[in-house]
Amino acid sequence: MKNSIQERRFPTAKDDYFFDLRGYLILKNALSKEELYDMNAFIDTIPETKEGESYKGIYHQPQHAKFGTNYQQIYEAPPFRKCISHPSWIEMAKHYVGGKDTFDWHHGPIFIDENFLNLRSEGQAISLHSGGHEGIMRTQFRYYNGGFHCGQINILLALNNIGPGDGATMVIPGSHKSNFEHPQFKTLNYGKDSVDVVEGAIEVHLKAGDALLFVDAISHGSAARTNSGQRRICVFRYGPSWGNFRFHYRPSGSLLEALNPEERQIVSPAPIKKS
Ligand SMILES: O=C(O)CCC(=O)C(=O)O
Repeated sequence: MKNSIQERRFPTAKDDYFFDLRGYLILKNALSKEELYDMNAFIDTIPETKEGESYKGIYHQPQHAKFGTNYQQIYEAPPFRKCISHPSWIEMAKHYVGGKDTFDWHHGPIFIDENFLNLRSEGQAISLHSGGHEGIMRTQFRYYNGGFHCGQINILLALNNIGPGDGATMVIPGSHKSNFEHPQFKTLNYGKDSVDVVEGAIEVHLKAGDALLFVDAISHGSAARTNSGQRRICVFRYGPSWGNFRFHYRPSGSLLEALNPEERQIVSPAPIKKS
């Protein structure tokens, strides 16, 4: 049977309009049922780990307890490898990072500077961060000379359903273009407050397998989870090929060997040649 969701998805004029306007898009059914099943089956095998410990090439990242548990380098786990260059979003990510046929593509079209699995339980959340008012290069939103030039396009994948009470990602639509800091920003305690309390922020509800594509310049974070159980997401951050890794984690030799040339270039655009 033909699996239509695995065809390469290219951005449409409607995508461009709403991405420009709001700073994010929801890509329905980005993952197939089989992909979702395999990813969740892998997650179910992860043992209790402490911060700094690794399991099959993924790393339990030290971070605020409130943010939940992050496993960095989730693309090392075979069910997540396809996410590197997944047909449901790779052309979208390239289009919004932009720079086709320019100096920005010197090492290839695009680069993943961070990828992780996040598991969050009742009471956990991530605080509001980013916004157009910051104006920084790495997260920037820009449309110029007939193309997008975004510093970081995130693909956040829902690995289970995320509805009311589940600690949904929250965004302030349009804030990627904001010239002003949200007035509540200064009163919020980073690492403590969730985004539920921020005027203008909306919850993005997703079904398992949907992807949220957003420019990192948008003000975002998450609601506090009030339901029991666990929210499961993973995030792949794409930027220009000249970027660098966000943290000290690097793709392993065995991963690089297992990837096809397109995927390898996305995780390691300018490998150092041994002389
Ligand atoms: O956990 C979330 O829902 C938001 C993720 C986030 O803040 C980020 O990717 O920077």
